[in-house]
Formats: sequence, C-alpha cells, structure tokens
Amino acid sequence: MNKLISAVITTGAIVATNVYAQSMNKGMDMGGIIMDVPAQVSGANTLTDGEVKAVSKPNKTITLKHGAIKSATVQMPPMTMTFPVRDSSLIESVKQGDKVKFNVELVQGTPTVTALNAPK
Ligand SMILES: [Cu+2]
Repeated sequence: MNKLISAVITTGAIVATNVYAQSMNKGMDMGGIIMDVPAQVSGANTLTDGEVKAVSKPNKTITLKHGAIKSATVQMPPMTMTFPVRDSSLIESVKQGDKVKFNVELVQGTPTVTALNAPK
C-alpha cells in the first residue's frame, strides 16, 4: 500500500518536472530570438512607408506600393504587392490611396503585415 502511493507520487513529480522543463525551454528560445535582433524588434524605425492600392477585408489582405522593407524577419526592395494581415482590425479603417506606415514580419513563413498606422 505504501509502495503504491509512493509510486504515484513519484510519477506525478516527474510529469510536473517535464512540463516545467518544456516551458523553460520555450522561454529561453524566445529570449534567444529577441537577443539576436534587439534593434529591429524594439524600434519604430522598422516601419515602412506604403501607399494602399487595394484592401480585401474578406481575404484579410492589403495591396501596398511599398518602400524598401528592412524588418526583423523580412527584407525586400520597393515594389507593389499583396500581403496578408495578421489581424483584420489592421485594415478596418484604411482605403485605396491612403499613405500608411506599416511593419511586415514572417508569420508561418509568409511576409505578413503585423502593424499598420493609418493616416489621421
Ligand atoms: Cu514586396
């Protein structure tokens, strides 16, 4: 009887330790990524100028004529292209012809608009 209780307690402790170790590893991975690119992550200077060419709320995309992009995860020369947006609220109040400042980052391997400042 005592042996059985002891085994249950020991197993529970091992599971808890593994979960704790996994969450620690995730935290350390994220810290490593941030440490590799401190300037790009923290600064507003990653914003790129763009002009809105089209907006599709159903598709959650925006077509932008954009300047050179140098974000933490995306670099590309000026061009006109369509991006998915991370959150549909980003394109709620913009329309064709608006001048905007925006940020693009890789989300699941796809350059995605993660921030967008609409004109006042
Ligand atoms: Cu582009």
